[in-house]
Amino acid sequence: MYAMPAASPLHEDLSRLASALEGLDLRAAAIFADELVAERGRLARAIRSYLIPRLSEADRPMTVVVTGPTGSGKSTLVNSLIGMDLAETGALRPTTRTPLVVTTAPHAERFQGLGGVRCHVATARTPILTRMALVDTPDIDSTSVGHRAMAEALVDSADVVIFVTSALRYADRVPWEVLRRAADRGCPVISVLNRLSAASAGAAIDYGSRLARAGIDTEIVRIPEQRPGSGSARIPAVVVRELSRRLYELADGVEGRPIAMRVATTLLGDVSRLGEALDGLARLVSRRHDQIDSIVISSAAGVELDGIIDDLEAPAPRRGRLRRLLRLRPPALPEPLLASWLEVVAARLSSRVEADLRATARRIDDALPFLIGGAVTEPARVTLATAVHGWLANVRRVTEGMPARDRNAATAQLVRRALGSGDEGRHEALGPREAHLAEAARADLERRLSVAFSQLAVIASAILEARAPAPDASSLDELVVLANARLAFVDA
Ligand SMILES: Nc1nc2c(ncn2[C@@H]2O[C@H](COP(=O)(O)OP(=O)(O)O)[C@@H](O)[C@H]2O)c(=O)[nH]1
Ligand SMILES: [Mg+2]
Repeated sequence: MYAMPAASPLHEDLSRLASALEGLDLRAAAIFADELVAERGRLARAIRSYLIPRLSEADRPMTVVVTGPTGSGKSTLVNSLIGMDLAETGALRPTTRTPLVVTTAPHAERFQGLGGVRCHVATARTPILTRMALVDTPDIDSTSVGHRAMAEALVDSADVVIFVTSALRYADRVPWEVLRRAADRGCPVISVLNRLSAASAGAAIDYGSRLARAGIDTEIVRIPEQRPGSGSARIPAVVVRELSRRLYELADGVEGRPIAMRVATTLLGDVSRLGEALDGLARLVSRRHDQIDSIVISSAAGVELDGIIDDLEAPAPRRGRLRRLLRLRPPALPEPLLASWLEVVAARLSSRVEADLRATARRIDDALPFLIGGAVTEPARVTLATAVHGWLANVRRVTEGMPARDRNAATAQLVRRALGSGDEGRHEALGPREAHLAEAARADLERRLSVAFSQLAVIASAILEARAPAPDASSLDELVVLANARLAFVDA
C-alpha cells in the first residue's frame, strides 16, 4: 500500500479548504440560518482533526468509536472486545463521564485529544489493540448537552462507529440523531442491538425497518442478553466474536485509508452543499436589501400631503377700516407673520411625514429578524427636517422675483396650493398664470421627501450589511474541485 508522505499535496489542499471554511464570514448565517454555522464547524473540524491526521499518519491505528444510549452496554462491550475490564460499567448512570480510549502504548499520546475532546487514555497489549483503538464514549442521552456534543465530536473522528443500542432504547431521539450523523459521514457504522431476549424479536425487526426507512446505511449485529457475570464487567468473548470479526475485517482490508477516502469524498460533497447553501443565503440577503428598498419606495409614494393645512388659512395683514371703505388692496404681508405661519406649516408637514417614516421603519422591522427600524427613525427625522425646511426656503426663492409688496402673500398662497389647499377666488398675489409654480413646488416637495425616505433605505441597508453581510462562498468551490482531483489521483 502506498503510504502518504507527511506533507502531501492533498494534505495541503485540505488544510487550505479548512482555512477557507474557518475564514467564512457567517454573520448572515448566524441570523438567517444558524444550522449553516454548525455545519461549517463540523466540516472544518472533520478536516483538521480527522482527515488530515488520518491521511498523513500512515501508522495511525483504525479508530473505533463506541457510542449509544445510556446503559445499552457500551462499556461492557468495549471490555469484552479487548478482554480486560478497563472501561467502567454500571447500572448507575451516567458512568462514563470522560471518553476512554484504549490503545497500545506507542499511540497513547495521539489519542489524548481525539476530536478536540480531552480523553482518558488507557493502554494495554491485547491482540485487538494492535489493529485498532477503541473509544468508549459518554452516554449521549444523559441530561448533559455537553455529552452529546462530545459524542458527536468523537463520532466525527472515527474510522468506524459502533452504535450500541437495546430493544428498549433503539428509538430514542438523541442517540438516533447521533447515529444518523455517523452514517452521514460515510464511514462504516455497525449497529449493535444488544441484550436481546426471546421477547425482543419484534423490536429487532422494527429497528431494521426504521434504519432502512431512514436510509441509514449500517450493518446490524445482534447480541443476546447475558446472565449477569460474577463481578466481571464483561460478557463472554464468544458472544462478541461476530462483532470482533467484522472489526478485524475492516482493519485488514483497509488500514483506515479507503475509509478515509470515502469520508473525504462525502465531506467534500458536504462542503459543496454548504457552498450552495451559502450562495442561497447571499441571494436571501440581497433580497432583503431589495425588500427594504421596495418598502421605502412604496412608503414614500404613499405619503398623503393633501389637506394637511386645509384648516390653516393663509396669513393676512389687518386691512384697517379706511382701506376697507376705500376698497384698497390689502397692505403687504409682514415678514414675521409669514415666518410664524410657515413654522406651523413646517410642523404639520413634519409630523405627518414622520408618522409615515415610523410606519415604514416598523415595516422594515417586520421584514427582518432583527430590529433595524428603531435605529433608522432618529437619523430619518433629521433628514426629514432638512427636506421640509429646504423646501420652504426654495418656495421663498421662487417668489423673490415678484414685487416686494406681493412677495410674502404669494409665498403663503404658493404653499397652500402646493399642499392641495387652493385659495380659488381669494388669491390676488398669485394669479392663475402662476398655477404651474404651485405644481413645480409640489413636485419639489415630493422629490425632497422621497430623498428623505431613500435615506431611510440607505441607513437600513448599511445596518443589514454590517450585521449580516452576504457570505462569499466562491473560494470554497475552487478548493473542493482541487481536493477532489487530488483525491481521485491518490485513490488511483
Ligand atoms: N444482565 C446483563 N447485564 C448487562 C449486559 N450488558 C451490560 N449489562 C449491565 O448493564 C449495565 C450498564 O452497562 P454498561 O456497559 O455500563 O452500559 P453503558 O452505559 O452503555 O456503558 C451494567 O451494570 C452492566 O453490567 C448483559 O448482556 N446482560
Ligand atoms: Mg458506559
